[in-house]
Amino acid sequence: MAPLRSLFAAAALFLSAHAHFELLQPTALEGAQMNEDLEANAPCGGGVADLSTNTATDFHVDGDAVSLVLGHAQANWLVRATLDSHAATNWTQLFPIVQQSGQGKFCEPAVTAPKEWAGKKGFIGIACAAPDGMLYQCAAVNFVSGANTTPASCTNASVSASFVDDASLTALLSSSTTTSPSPSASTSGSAAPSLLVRGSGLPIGSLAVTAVMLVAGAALL
Ligand SMILES: *[C@@H]1O[C@H](CO)[C@@H](O)[C@H](O)[C@H]1NC(C)=O
Ligand SMILES: *[C@@H]1O[C@H](CO)[C@@H](O)[C@H](O)[C@H]1NC(C)=O
Ligand SMILES: [Cu+2]
Repeated sequence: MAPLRSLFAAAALFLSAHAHFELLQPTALEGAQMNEDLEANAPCGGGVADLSTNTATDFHVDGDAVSLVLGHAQANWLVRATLDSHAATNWTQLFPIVQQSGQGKFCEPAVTAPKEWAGKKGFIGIACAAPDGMLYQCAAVNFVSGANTTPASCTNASVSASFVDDASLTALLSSSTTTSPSPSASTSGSAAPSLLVRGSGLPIGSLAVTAVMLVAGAALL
C-alpha cells in the first residue's frame, strides 16, 4: 500500500540522514536511494561508477557547491576528483581536508577543479573519516568552465569547521599525480603561466596544484 510504503521510505530517509553521511550536491550516484550499509565500500559506497551509464550533472571548475549532511557528531571530509571512467584511480584533492563538528548540513559553495578539466567528464568523490570508519560517496559530473552561483540549497547547519591534517584521508589521493609529468607540461611552455595564475589565485593551494607547479617548474629548467 502506498501510504505504508511512503512511511517506510520516510523512515529510511530519516535513518540514512542520521547515520553515516549523504552527498546532496553534486547529485550522488545513488540519488535519493542511497544504501548506507554499502557506504564503507571504496571508492563510491553503493554507487556504481561508470561514465558510460551514469547520469552526470555540471560542475564548474572555477567554483561549485559540494553539499553534505553528516549524521555523526564529528568527521573529517576529503573532497577529491578523478577523470577515470570507473573512479578507480588517479584522485586529485579539490579542497583542504575539513573537520566538521556538529551534526547536519555542511556546504562548501566554491570548490574548484583543475581548469583544464573543463569539457571532460569525471567524478567528484567524498571520503568521510567518521567514528565508525571510512565512508564514501561519488557523483558523476561534467566539468564545465566558469563558476556557479551558490544554490539556495547550499547551507550550513549550526556546525563548526576547521582545516585539519588526516593521514587516513591523504592516503586516498593518487601518488601518481605528484610524480608523473604529463606530456603537455613537458613540451608546451604556454601551459605554465596559466597554471601559475591558477595556483596563486587559490586561497589555499592544494597538493595537486603544488605538484602541477613543480612539474611545470621542472619543465622550464
Ligand atoms: C590522471 O589524470 C590526469 C588529469 O588530471 C591525466 O592527465 C592522466 O592521464 C591521468 N592518468 C591516468 C593513469 O589515468
Ligand atoms: C559553511 O561553513 C564553511 C566553514 O566555515 C564555510 O567555508 C562555508 O562557506 C559555509 N557555507 C555556506 C553556504 O555559508
Ligand atoms: Cu556512520
